[in-house]
Amino acid sequence: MVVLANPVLDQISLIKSPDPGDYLSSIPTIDLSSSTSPDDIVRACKELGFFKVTNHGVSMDLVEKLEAEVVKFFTMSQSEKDKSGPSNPFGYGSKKIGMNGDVGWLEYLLIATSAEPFCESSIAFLRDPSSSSFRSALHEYITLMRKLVCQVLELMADGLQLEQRDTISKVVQGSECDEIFRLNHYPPCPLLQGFNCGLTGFGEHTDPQIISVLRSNNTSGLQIELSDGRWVSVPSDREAFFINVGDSLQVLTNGRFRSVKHRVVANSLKSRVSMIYFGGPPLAQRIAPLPQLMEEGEQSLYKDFTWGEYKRAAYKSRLADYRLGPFHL
Ligand code: GA4
Repeated sequence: MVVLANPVLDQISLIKSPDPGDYLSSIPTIDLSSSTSPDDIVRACKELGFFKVTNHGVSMDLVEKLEAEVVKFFTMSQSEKDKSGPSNPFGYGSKKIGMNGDVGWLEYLLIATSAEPFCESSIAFLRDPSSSSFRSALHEYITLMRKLVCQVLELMADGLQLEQRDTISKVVQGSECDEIFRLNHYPPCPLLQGFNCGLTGFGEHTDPQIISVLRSNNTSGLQIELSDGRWVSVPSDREAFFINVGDSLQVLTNGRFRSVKHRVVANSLKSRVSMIYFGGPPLAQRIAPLPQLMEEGEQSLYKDFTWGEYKRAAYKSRLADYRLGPFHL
């Protein structure tokens, strides 16, 4: 067992570093500029619950502008950042994830982006007059994420041979939707240098929502669990967006799509910055298998529930819990 004599690290668990062969060499890649077959998206959602999109049309200038603003935020003094915390769940948080005792080697800013204008946010930093460039980059980025999510969910609908292309996308559109944006900063952890292990940045979990879109800088750290239970590292790609299937989409597809378990391991030398958009439905939205998808005689695998009910249960759970468990029939 590795013992690192540092009280700060005491509570955060270590993860054995993957062998070089455990890097996922071929992440399913969906090129949005070409006519990638919607079957490829469906295959990726069934096998992994994870893929990346390239040629997505989101300007790298905007992504970099927002990232620079985010880095500026995390570079502020601890007392300045603390004015926007503690995260409950929204706002600035450090090491504590959620409200049930999970911890990780990161700091973050969690924002409910459906609640615009940001200058009236409950998060002090967003209200601050000096944050106007952050707010405008955030607004632009979120607007593009909504479009991207819509495009990707329409391709999924095509691949599933749903007659109405908007069958899934309409569930995460409109001002009632429960949309979250997460900015994560994983500082380097030099104490780990020389050990064949990493420190948990963000512990293993699935995302409760429909879909998540992640963009990170060039520091790796994201790992996903394959269906055989093996964990593999995902090479970073700062120009692409990584898409996760969330629990709610697993239910809408009656288990055809897999809500992918993932985690982040902190790096000993480089800091990782990621920005994740979570597309969730309105609180009153019923989450149940799409009738158009069900084959003759097929039964729902899940009890009926609304997104609000699921979300409430999720926020009472620990990160690694199998949150869909209590909703199985
Ligand atoms: C995982 C996905 C999103 O990051 C998040 C997380 C949320 C939080 O950080 O407050 C949760 C986690 C996430 C699922 C279980 C609960 C709630 C932490 C936690 C222990 C913002 C979300 O919506 O669910």
